[in-house]
Amino acid sequence: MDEETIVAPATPPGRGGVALIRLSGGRSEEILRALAAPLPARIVPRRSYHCRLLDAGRAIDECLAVLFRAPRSYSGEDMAEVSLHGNPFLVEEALALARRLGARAALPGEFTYRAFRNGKMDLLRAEAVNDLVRAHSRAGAVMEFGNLEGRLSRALAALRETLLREAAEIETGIEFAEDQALEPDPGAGGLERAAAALDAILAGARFQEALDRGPRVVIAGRVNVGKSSLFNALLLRERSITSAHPGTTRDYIEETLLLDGLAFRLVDAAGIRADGGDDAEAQGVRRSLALIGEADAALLLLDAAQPPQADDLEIRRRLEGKPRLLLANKADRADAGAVRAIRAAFAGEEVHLVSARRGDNLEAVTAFLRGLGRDLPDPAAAVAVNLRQKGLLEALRARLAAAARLRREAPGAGELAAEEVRGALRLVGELSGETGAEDVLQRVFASFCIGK
Ligand SMILES: Nc1nc2c(ncn2[C@@H]2O[C@H](COP(=O)(O)OP(=O)(O)O)[C@@H](O)[C@H]2O)c(=O)[nH]1
Ligand SMILES: [Mg+2]
Repeated sequence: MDEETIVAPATPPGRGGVALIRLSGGRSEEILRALAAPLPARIVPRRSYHCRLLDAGRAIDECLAVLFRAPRSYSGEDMAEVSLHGNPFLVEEALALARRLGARAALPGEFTYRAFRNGKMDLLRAEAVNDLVRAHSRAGAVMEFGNLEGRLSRALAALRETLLREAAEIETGIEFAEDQALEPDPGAGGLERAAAALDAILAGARFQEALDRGPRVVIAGRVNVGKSSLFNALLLRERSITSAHPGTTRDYIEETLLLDGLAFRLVDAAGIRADGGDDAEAQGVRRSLALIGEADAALLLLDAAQPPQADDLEIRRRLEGKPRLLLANKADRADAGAVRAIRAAFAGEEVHLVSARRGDNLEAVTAFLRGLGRDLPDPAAAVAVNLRQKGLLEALRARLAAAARLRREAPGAGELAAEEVRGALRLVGELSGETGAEDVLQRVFASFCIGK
């Protein structure tokens, strides 16, 4: 444990109730003693001591001081933590003092990097620490916590077992084949089971991407039906320009709507009008059609004061197969005949009467969005997968498919199948960080926060 002692704030910069400063390395206790007093001659590890924060021996704040002894600490080294009042000047004073006493400012993720180096966690768990901090939704955070507790690590450990068994079986098969007639090998089942397990993990990756981005919900409809008004009403503020003049929203605007811990990306697009409008508007319409195509779900807005029109039916056609909610807006001045005609034109689908202007029945929309959130898999069951892991998992999946194919279709090609399985095992090692190249590790930890 002769590594340099590092120091960093673990709380974000700025003012707050409390700021936490962390030290890790062999000189943690010595530096802690210079920072905080009084401390007993023999500090009990992991006990919190109420101290005064010292600057050159003079008290400048109160603090709580905790000492951890290797290996029972986050990094696996001796560590110290000082909680002081969250004032940036005091934090800077304490950091400067620690540096004067020989601590070096920690690099991003360096505490976790040391934990990884000291075998406290594999690379998958280390990444989960960062991904948990960075999660964009409650569900995403819950999934990352699963990985922090070793869910992905365990899945890969099981996969490694399967692959080792397969490798051994293939090798025996090769030896056997040298003096015996070849027989079709029935043992490819393990590879296929492993591939299925990987597919399930990769499905979690898609889920996580959807969570990070948030489902994109586009408000689709003809010009002037009240799309921007609905957008604003849902976001509870005036974000989008509304106007009685058709074609006002030429570009599209996207805002985040937080509901039940999930971030929905709500899009207010230009109105769809098959004919008319100037060039900029025509471009806006083209973009709207593209947005409708890409969206995860749509709110199709109709005008309750007008009978359905060809453009309404055309937009509806483009929403085929997509989760959608049909809304007849301007309920406050609805025309009974128009509403009947709308219901007849969209027979088989529920049409909700709403008023964006008055806020009537917007619960129909929030209920629909909540339903979308519920359709996502259970975060407690899905495995979180980040981009680095996804690339390796996909390569691993391809290796398994190749190995399984060779075993099935070319019983004589044991050597080739074995090479694929060995390749797969190398990828498992890269995932867990066991065989990771140093530059890969540096890239992983560089994306961490300072002090983590
Ligand atoms: N009476 C009534 N007017 C509305 C309602 N919602 C929107 N409008 C009006 O309809 C016009 C067009 O609204 P806007 O949101 O700009 O429509 P967009 O072109 O679809 O974005 C504006 O004059 C709005 O004030 C509503 O619920 N009731
Ligand atoms: Mg608009």
